[in-house]
Amino acid sequence: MRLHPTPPIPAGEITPEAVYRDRRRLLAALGALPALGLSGCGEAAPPPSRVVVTPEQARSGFRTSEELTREADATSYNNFYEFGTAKDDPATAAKTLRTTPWTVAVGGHCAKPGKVSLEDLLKGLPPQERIYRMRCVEGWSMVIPWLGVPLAVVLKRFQPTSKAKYVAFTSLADPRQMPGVRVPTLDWPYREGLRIDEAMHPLTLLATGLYGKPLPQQNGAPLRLVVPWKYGFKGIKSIVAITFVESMPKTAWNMAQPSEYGFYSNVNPAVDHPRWSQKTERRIAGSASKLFAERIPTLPFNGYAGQVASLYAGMDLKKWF
Ligand SMILES: Nc1nc2c(c(=O)[nH]1)N[C@H]1C(S)=C(S)[C@@H](COP(=O)(O)O)O[C@H]1N2
Ligand SMILES: [Mo]
Repeated sequence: MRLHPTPPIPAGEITPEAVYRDRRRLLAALGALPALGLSGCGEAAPPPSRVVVTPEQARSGFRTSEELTREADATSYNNFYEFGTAKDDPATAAKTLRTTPWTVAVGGHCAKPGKVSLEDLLKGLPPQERIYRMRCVEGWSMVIPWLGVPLAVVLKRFQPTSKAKYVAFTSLADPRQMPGVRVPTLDWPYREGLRIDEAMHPLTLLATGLYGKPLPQQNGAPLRLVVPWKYGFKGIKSIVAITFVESMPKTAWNMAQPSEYGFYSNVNPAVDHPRWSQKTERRIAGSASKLFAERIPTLPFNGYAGQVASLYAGMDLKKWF
């Protein structure tokens, strides 16, 4: 199994990697390892809830009056492993990523599959601004003004069929442009997925910009997913394929560490990451930047429970983490 690089969590918050690895080895020797395999993959999930989210409910999540993260922080403190694993790697290494022309292949269980240019994909859809709280699984959070279009509006153009139970997303993986892809930190290409009702939820955004400008490469230009009630790694960057599928798709972090990263990845302070607590977060906003930010409590569904909790009615969120 591939071990992912130790995330830059302040010392004292996490079990040191070596200790963790030893514990895994010990558990494996004792034959207890399968018990850690809490992965949501490979098992059928309960059916999506039929509870309807009203437009008013959804709209209440479109803005927040919380202090914004500075643009300079949002565009220089990034996770984009295709360009390296350090937070400041993408801002420099991704500058050369070519984002025009850009094509997205949309296929799978839909009546109108096709390979379309980014312009055609978004034709007639003016970008909307959404100010969302973003929570990274590593324990930091930001408040970002995104520009984008609801994913649902784009997906409906391809007429998904009743077999489309999930949507799978794939990032570009071009070793000529992305130095990180030459290193097996993850099983490339980066992959993500959503259940169809999550994909169709009005909060789910296909982002094309931030702070009123086009997306910089390091933030996932020209097209990335934003799902504000889930951990940041669900927000797959530089998307080249969207596929309607019948069973739960593979996702990059779940493949790398199934005991640590489940398919759902809903922000949940009641479910600790195996190596650290998820009860609080460092809010990087205003003048509080990076490691020196204030620690605040993490809210269920990242504060979007009013909009999305009904999607998971009846599901054990400790099992489906
Ligand atoms: N293709 C790809 N998408 C990705 C990642 C990545 O490494 N590769 N990192 C994820 C993680 S862990 C986070 S927290 C967010 C960070 O997005 P930001 O840099 O715009 O804040 O992107 C997500 N999307
Ligand atoms: Mo993240």
